[in-house]
Amino acid sequence: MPVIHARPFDFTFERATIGLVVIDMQRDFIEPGGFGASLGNDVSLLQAIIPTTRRLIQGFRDAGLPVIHTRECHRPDLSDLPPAKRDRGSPSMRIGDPGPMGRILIAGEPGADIIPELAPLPGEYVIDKPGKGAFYGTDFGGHLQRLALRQLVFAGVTTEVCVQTTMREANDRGYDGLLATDATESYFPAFRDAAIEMIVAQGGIVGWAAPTDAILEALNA
Ligand code: C5J
Repeated sequence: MPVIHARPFDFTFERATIGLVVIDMQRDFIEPGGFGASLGNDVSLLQAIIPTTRRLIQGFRDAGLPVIHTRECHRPDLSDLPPAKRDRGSPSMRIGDPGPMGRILIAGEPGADIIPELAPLPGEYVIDKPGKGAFYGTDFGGHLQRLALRQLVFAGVTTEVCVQTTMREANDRGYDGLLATDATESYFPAFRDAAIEMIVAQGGIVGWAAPTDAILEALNA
């Protein structure tokens, strides 16, 4: 079976059961004037991973393997907005408020869209998720089952919030998850580094981690 050279040890996969999950590479998080920037974050940190993430996505597409995208967003009436997300954050700009790219993190608004550089291809599955994890309140689990996936490579933002939450949810459901360490980022680089260490700690308690080159090398082998 093919392997990706990873931490804490080699990640074994089958071509028939591996897929890529790209978490929340949305304009509201990555572009100036969006939700992330409104919270006072430096979005240029997240912009820096766009080329690597694009290369990773292209590698999966070229290998004929599934690419799944997620978007963190909510219904216009906010009926799916959990209180933790409604009541916390910046008092000056909350989810649902009008922003420079439409209402913040609302489905269908320009800011909730995936950045054009990483736009999904027709036929690629896009999960709109109301939580931080991709399983909560979505058909993500059903889609993974229909595709018969068992190993998931993760990329996207932010490492310690939506990416890590989804990896933990996947791990509890029996999926083997590997994080692409240079295709994920946080507004707080120390949190990205800590999240990666948490994932691989104790013999891979949440999963594996490897750089994009190592992942693509294994896919192309
Ligand atoms: C956050 C995310 N950080 N996609 N969302 O609020 O990680």
